[in-house]
Amino acid sequence: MAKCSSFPRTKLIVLALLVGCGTFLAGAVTVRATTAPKSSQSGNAGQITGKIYFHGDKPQLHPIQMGKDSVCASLHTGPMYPQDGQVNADGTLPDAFIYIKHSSAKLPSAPPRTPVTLTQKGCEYEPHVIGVMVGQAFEVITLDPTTHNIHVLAKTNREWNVSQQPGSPSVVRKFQHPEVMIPVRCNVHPWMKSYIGVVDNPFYAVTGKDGSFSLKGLPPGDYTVEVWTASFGTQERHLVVRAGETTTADFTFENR
Ligand SMILES: [Cu+2]
Repeated sequence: MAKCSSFPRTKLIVLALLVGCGTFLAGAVTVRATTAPKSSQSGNAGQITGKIYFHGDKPQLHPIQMGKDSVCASLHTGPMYPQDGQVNADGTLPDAFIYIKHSSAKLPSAPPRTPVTLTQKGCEYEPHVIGVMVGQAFEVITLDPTTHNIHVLAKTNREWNVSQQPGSPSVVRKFQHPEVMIPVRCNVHPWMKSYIGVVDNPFYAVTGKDGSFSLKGLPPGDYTVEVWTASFGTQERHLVVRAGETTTADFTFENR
């Protein structure tokens, strides 16, 4: 639920049950119309919605060799595949990070009081891609019966690297500067990969199993939206948000 951190937890749970937590910030109902009724927006706010598509041959992903740590291998009954390079069954992309790169409007910058949480489970990171605001608590927890190493390879922010043993308390840090994206690696398990998008406003999203996203509650203005993917590059686009309207923006990526 960390990706939806700006929303009340109870609402998030309901939304997640209804539609799956695949689109954020505001919960996930994909609006395909180019203009939404004004009554659906609060005040003058508009929104940007869309889908992230993949075109071409899907990457061939090979099973992860978890045998380096027999504990990790024992946590799975079937083959595990890398999270980078995944394409959804419907041809959309999961784990794309969508955020506002530039805006003519002044956007809120106060971080939520609730942390976002990165979980180590089954010797993988969950979620694979996570967003957090500057100054918001970023929490890393482990549910695994083996030792992990959390190596946050920041460049604009300070790099850090800590080990976490089974049952250890969570590690909580904050980021001081926007940075998209910060890779996270485990020095014990080389297949473990996650990415942190640190942003200075709450309008970001991570796609799920239907590739859709929604940035709601945007002040009217000119925006530059960037879509980041781990395997297929990034794209950015200039978009205009008008009061009470929905701007639709789909993006298509190809295998590089
Ligand atoms: Cu690990």
